[in-house]
Amino acid sequence: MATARHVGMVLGMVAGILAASASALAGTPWRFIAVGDSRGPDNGINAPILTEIAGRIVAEQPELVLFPGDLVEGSEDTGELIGQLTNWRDTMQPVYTAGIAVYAVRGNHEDQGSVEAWNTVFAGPCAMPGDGPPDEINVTYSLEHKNALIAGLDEYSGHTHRVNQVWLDERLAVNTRPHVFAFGHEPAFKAAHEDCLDSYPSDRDAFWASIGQAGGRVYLCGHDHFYDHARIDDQDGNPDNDLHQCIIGTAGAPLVVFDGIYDGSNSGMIPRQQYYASTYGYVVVDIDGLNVTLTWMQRVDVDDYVAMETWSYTALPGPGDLNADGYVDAADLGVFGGCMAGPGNPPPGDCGGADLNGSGGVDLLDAAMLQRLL
Ligand SMILES: [Ca+2]
Ligand SMILES: [Ca+2]
Ligand SMILES: [Ca+2]
Repeated sequence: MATARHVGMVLGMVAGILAASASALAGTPWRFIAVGDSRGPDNGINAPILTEIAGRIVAEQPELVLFPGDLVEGSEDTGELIGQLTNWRDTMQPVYTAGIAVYAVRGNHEDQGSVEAWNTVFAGPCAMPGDGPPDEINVTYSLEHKNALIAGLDEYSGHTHRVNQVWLDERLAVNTRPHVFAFGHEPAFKAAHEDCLDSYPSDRDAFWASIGQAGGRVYLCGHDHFYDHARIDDQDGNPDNDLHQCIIGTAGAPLVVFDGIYDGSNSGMIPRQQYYASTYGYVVVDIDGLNVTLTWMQRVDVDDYVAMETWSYTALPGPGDLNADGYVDAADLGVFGGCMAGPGNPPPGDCGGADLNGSGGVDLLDAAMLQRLL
């Protein structure tokens, strides 16, 4: 019968064998870009600006793009809306061709028309992930990319100004990734547009809390045609646990001005503006282990974009990330091997995280859970 010491030794050997191949991949920093609201007069889009931004996206070499709605002007005529969305997709073709995944959600302008138009254009290789609620397939969805969970949220589909919270809660409950990024069209806290998620404050509060409890620190949205980054102060005295709202409605829709006064229903929270610009641009999100850096790239001239705001945060390690480097891999298996004290024995000093099932000991049941997280 194998003793805990023997199992620990075996795990250590396995970790050593895996380390050479896994470590090179596991810690690789990666990047995505977020930008929305490209509607305009050129068959539904602002062709010059969206063309510029598509080129910039390719140059920035992200692994994926999040586009929170109002891709096009919209139309109640399904054929016309298909034409506009096809024009958007064609303008973004350099991004697709570069192998960069494009994830979009609907805005109120797409919601003017039929979801059939959306599903016609975003099909096949351009389809969104198909894991959404049964009646929101292709418009609400999630994906796991490296050490992040990303949730794209339709804020229409019979629940205008709200997300499908039941589905989101179920999805977040089974998440093991340390990073959570949620994106949808409408701001959660009102900036310029009166219509946003604060039309239903208690639903908005539940949404906001669910992101925070899952380890998310930022909600990416559009709707207002400017860049506005706000820290949503929950007034507990600790700014480092506040979620941030990034409005990035800056892909070509007509620019508007915001007075910086967040006078919506804020449920006792205080949006504190970090940076604002009524210009076009996009946000680059860099993930390196548990560290996230967001950079606002502001358009200062024709095809000339400059980093004007950079901010960072550090996420909490997810389950099984015993060395807190943002990944669950062979290195964690090695740490685990040294923590196996067996059933009923308290784990050694820094081994609390190895007790994955919270039983008070570190044993084979925890090893099985760790294996599933690898
Ligand atoms: Ca706080
Ligand atoms: Ca780790
Ligand atoms: Ca245990």
